[in-house]
Amino acid sequence: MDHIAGRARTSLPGLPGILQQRAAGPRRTAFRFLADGTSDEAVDWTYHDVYEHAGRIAADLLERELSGRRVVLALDPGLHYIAALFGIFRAGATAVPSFPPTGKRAVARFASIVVDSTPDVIIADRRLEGRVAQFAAELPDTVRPPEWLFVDDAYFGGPAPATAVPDAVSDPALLQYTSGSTGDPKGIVLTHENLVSNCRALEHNMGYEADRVGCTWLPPYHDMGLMGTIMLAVHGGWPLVLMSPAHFVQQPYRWLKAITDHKVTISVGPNFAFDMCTSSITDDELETLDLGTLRQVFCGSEPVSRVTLDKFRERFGPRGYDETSLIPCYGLAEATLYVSGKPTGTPLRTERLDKEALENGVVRRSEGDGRDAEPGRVAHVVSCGTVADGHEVTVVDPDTLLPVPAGRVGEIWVNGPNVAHGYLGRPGLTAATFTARTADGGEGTHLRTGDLGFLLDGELFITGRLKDLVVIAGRNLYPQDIELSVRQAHEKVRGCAAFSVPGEQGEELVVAAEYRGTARQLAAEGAAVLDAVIAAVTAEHGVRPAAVHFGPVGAIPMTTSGKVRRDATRKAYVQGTLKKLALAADDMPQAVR
Ligand code: 649
Repeated sequence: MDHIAGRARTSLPGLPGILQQRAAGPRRTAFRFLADGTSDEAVDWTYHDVYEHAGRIAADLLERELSGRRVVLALDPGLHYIAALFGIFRAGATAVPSFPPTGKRAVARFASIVVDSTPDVIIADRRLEGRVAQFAAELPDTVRPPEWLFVDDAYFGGPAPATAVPDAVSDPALLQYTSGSTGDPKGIVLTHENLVSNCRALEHNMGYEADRVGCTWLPPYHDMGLMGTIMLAVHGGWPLVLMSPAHFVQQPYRWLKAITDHKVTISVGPNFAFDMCTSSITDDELETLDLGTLRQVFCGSEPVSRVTLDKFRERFGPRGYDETSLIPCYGLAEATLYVSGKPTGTPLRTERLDKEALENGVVRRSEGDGRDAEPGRVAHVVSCGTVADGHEVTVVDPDTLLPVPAGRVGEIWVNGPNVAHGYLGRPGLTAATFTARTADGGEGTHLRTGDLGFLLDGELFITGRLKDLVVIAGRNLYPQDIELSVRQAHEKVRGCAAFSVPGEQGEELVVAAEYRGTARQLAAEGAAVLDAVIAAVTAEHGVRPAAVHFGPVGAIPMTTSGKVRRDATRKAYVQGTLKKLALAADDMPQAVR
């Protein structure tokens, strides 16, 4: 950690100190965990409980002299996870948030995190004790096997010896793995200063509210669940209702019911969560909901779709949901979390832009009132609000590295105290990503986000990702727009990825789609689905897909936070390993491969 040694210490307390202060105050609920996803099995912990339980972990780690070392958190989402996190902080160690290594995919990803982060200890649930030998056998010989610390209710019930609370805010606190590929794990080094700065930037956006209550089902091993909800709640001193991501995914209704039951004022979810609620909540369930207490609902982590928000408002407006509370926001783990968001209390802003101009990197408002405009001519881009307090966004041409003029699309570069210190053990990549400089000799260094967007009237709009851009015949197509058209083209299409492959006449567009049905059903109605997909893409984007690949649900590789992995999909497609629904050769028309 040479690159951060010697930085000036600030006088701000870090999160361990803030938790200690709250624990010393009156006994108030810090976390309410809905163990079965409903209010029937709610377990409350006060700040004092969290502090005491964290002390137990800290004592164990200190006994092993793990201050300054790395500790992997492999617990299920829940209260123990939070106790262990603050325990690691209290021991002065660096937390590596992860998940239990159960299931083939999770084991592979977990192993890659362990290999890259070389922890001394892994904290896991005692129920995993019997399975650890098997996991250890999967690690390469070059890795020193970490020790395991198994915990359960009885463990936390034991005495917690008093240990000091560290206050070195410029020390590394956390190693955040991005949810990218398993083969290339990148651990982002975050200091306690980063964590506190992120909370302060978000609080600046949120303002103060006396009766704030939060609710989250987001995974605690991702930036949005960890830095965005758990840490923010401790920093701000308001209670947080939690449930596991699995309970939400099984039944999205549980999220909105928890908001109703606990009079929640602030919550958060990626765009897909809003879609899941709209499409899965029944009329009977709807009757039981009251969303009138919500004053802030953050929506970020993937493109925010105007269509999704409209449908959500139509369905839940009658149950008290007020769209003014919706906060489209943008961020990334390399900037701890938060980069921009709609200022609290302001209306949602969507720009209707000329799509063709946008494909050429030019921001131009679309003519007409929109009702009669052809679908393919207009891009509806939702504003992700103003840039976080104390931060700066520069939009840069990724080729010339010059800031773009106003009204142009470019790569989003960020600078400010939320920006992390780099990737563990990757000096080259760290320098290229975290200390970029513009070619005009402009001051300071920036984080290159790899995201494309533009600034308009001081607001940030995200249009796509640099490396996912599909460039066909000189046009820049945004894959997420094409994917939206594909998903809306036919009800049987679920996940989908759009990318390009080299063809005889340059790059060609390929659409890979998950079909909700059997191979036999696809054989029967495939031509209709295919026609619908091709017609939608051609009409809305002016490009005819050269191939449409149909696979079963689950065929398209996703990150653990639910983002489409276009590059991995493209690779699998090219190598012929992308799962497909088996079809007799003459069942389907030519364009289907
Ligand atoms: C993005 C995280 C943005 C992410 C969230 C503020 C209870 C309830 C609520 C609460 C507190 C308690 O995806 C998060 C800010 C939450 C406040 C909650 O308050 N990180 S990532 O590293 O996994 O991925 C980053 C990438 O995701 C894409 C970009 O490609 C980015 O590089 N992304 C977006 N793409 C399009 N539009 C957006 N708005 C995007 N945001 C992230």
